[in-house]
Amino acid sequence: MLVFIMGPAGVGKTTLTHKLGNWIKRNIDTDVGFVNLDPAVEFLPYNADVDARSIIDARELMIKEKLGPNGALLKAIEILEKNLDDLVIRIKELRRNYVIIDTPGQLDMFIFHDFGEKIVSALQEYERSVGIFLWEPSMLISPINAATLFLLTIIVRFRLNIPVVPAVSKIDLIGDQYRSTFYDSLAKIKEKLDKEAGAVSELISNIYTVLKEYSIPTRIIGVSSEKEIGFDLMYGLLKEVFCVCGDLT
Ligand SMILES: Nc1nc2c(ncn2[C@@H]2O[C@H](COP(=O)(O)OP(=O)(O)O)[C@@H](O)[C@H]2O)c(=O)[nH]1
Ligand SMILES: [Mg+2]
Repeated sequence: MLVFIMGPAGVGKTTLTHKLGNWIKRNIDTDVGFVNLDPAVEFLPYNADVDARSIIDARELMIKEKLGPNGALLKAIEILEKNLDDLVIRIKELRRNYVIIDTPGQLDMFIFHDFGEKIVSALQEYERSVGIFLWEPSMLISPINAATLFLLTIIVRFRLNIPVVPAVSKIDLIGDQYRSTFYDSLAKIKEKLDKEAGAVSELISNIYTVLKEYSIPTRIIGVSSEKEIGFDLMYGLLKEVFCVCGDLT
């Protein structure tokens, strides 16, 4: 199984790649590969079996071509796209039961650039692929934000054409009192929005039907890479995505 870890910059993708990969190795007793697709990352906590920086390093581009960080990243992604076949072959040759794939810091570079779509499409032809879409805990404290997370998860799924499950990172940073106020399922969000006045609430409440129809019926899992919380739930969910077990809530 290929597991793409996605989400905005700083959300904890690289840390989760490392910790979840090691957790699977230890607890499931299976072989795990690590792939880094971020050409701009400076430090990796895991040993990347395939590393995009061996094709192009965005930091070197900044110096060589006198580019700013965004320009260098964009150029690096374009170079990776040109070397897609090479990258895909290297990942295929890993032949591990699980391969955890860390994606570029900037979410848009992966989701809205052709590179993301092309590499996912090439890889999923040969191996079951799933995405984990990570979000900061603050997103789930408001029902509108939580609905936005579900919407974005659907957009990512349609862009990449693989199942994508939403998850919240860094839950060790928030107290239990906040955790219980999380909107972790669509039904709970809908219930709350129906009681709230305002154009945005009404809009999101109306598109609930779409959300319900197209979302994988899952609840949002909270994880902490720091404290290794929620990894068993996340692993279970990854497995269930591919079985016909019905509702995952
Ligand atoms: N408290 C806490 N911090 C975390 C956790 N996961 C990542 N971080 C921190 O968040 C920052 C960004 O993490 P990183 O994995 O580089 O994010 P990325 O840009 O999404 O790859 C780092 O300082 C990490 O130490 C977590 O589970 N708990
Ligand atoms: Mg990273």
